[in-house]
Amino acid sequence: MDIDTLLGALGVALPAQGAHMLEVTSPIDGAPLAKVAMQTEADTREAVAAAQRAFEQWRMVPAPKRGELVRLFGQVLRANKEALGRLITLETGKILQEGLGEVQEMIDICDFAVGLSRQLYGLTIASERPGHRMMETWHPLGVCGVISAFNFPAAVWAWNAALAVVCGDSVVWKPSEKTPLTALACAALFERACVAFGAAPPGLLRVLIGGRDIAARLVEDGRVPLISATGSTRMGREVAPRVAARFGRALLELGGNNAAIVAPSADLALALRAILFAAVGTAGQRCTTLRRLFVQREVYGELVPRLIEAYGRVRVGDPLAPDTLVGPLIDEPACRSMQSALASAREQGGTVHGGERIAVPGREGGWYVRPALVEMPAHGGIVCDETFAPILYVMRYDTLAEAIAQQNAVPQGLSSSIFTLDMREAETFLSAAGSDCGIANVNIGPSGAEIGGAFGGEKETGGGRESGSDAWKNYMRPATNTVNFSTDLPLAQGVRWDL
Ligand code: UN1
Repeated sequence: MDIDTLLGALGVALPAQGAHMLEVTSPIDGAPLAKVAMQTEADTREAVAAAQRAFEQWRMVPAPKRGELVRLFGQVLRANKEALGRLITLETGKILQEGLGEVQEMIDICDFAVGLSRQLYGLTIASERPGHRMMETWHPLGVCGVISAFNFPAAVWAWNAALAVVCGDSVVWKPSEKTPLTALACAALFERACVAFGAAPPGLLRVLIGGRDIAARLVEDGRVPLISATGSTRMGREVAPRVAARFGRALLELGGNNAAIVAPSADLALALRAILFAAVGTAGQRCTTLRRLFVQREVYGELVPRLIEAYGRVRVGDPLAPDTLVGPLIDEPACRSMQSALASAREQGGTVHGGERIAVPGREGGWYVRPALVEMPAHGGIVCDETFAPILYVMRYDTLAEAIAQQNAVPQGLSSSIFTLDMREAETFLSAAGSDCGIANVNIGPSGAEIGGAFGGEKETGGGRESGSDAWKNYMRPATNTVNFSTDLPLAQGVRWDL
């Protein structure tokens, strides 16, 4: 299916020309895919105004009814999974399996949000005063600004949008400039669900295609109580203070520098498979990608040569080809930053296996690389930086305490894993004195989380929690209510104040 047919099937209508057009190319071969119109700062203000009007209506629609819209959106996604998954592959270069997986992740969060639409539970609270009742009620928050990255161009928006919509909010979405087509397709599919629903206010979802100027206007807009931003720590450092300066809420999913520990008792065959998927899957361009591996000295000699051998066999190539496991990097700068990280690793005494650019016949315009495994003499230096590419730094350790300390000794705190069959080690890793990350796993890799759990991490990862668990509370405001059903007026804390 060519791109025009695909976009047509997804309901995306692109203007033939406009004042400011953005050319979208595919990382698969560098070829142009389409041109999309870019929005202006004035468009941003208008979109927020429309979203605010939509919010004022939407907040009064009962939550289970709002869930109905999200249920319909999930149905539309199911019917268009193949097409949207393919578009994601064309625009990001992730393999088709992962493009489809991303759409499944959207469907999953819709299902989760539908259930949640009947479970936006508040509290009843015992009052200290006779004839009084206290409660906590969760109300819709307002316009949610969503800023998303190229690597999960649809799912991360869906985590936010599905929850925001059942919570009674409207959404203004600024996707990555590298993946505007996926965003426009998501918006068109959402619009289909709105039509089927019948009574969704216009402006419930607005998409803004543009650059940092647009994002900056959204971030600074006092009518947007929540900014949910996914991207680099550098981006988060710009967003967070601006949102804080106007007392908005920021929900941040920033960098990760995720580690795994392989203990002596580990099931090495299982660990090998898990490590490979986590380190090279999505060409190392997940925020949860495995980037650091700590292998206990006793099993290093058995595991690491097998890993190096497996790295050599990973099929890199066209992400649409059914047997490909690793597609291209997103663009040339990504390839350059990978090469410069590898050069630094060599300078720091690392032994690099793989990492070179690969020529894929017929796909010369794409930036394909052999994933790199780098044996490092010690933890530190370049290993502590997140390079958004398939580089796995491997180090030896002696004691679990040392491995945990090193895994925690980076600025980021997103995801982590331990491979062990020793219950004491596993529980230590999961304990308060163990991994300092938002996600800590046992005998699976750090990437590929399900939507049911809260997703996010600590330190420079930004502290936000999205998706499952009680992440919905980010999209609502709690109100504490005290009701006096007595004829008296007792004051709290027993204060006497009589006229
Ligand atoms: C991201 O890379 O921004 O856990 C999100 C995972 C996916 C989401 C990744 N479910 O790897």
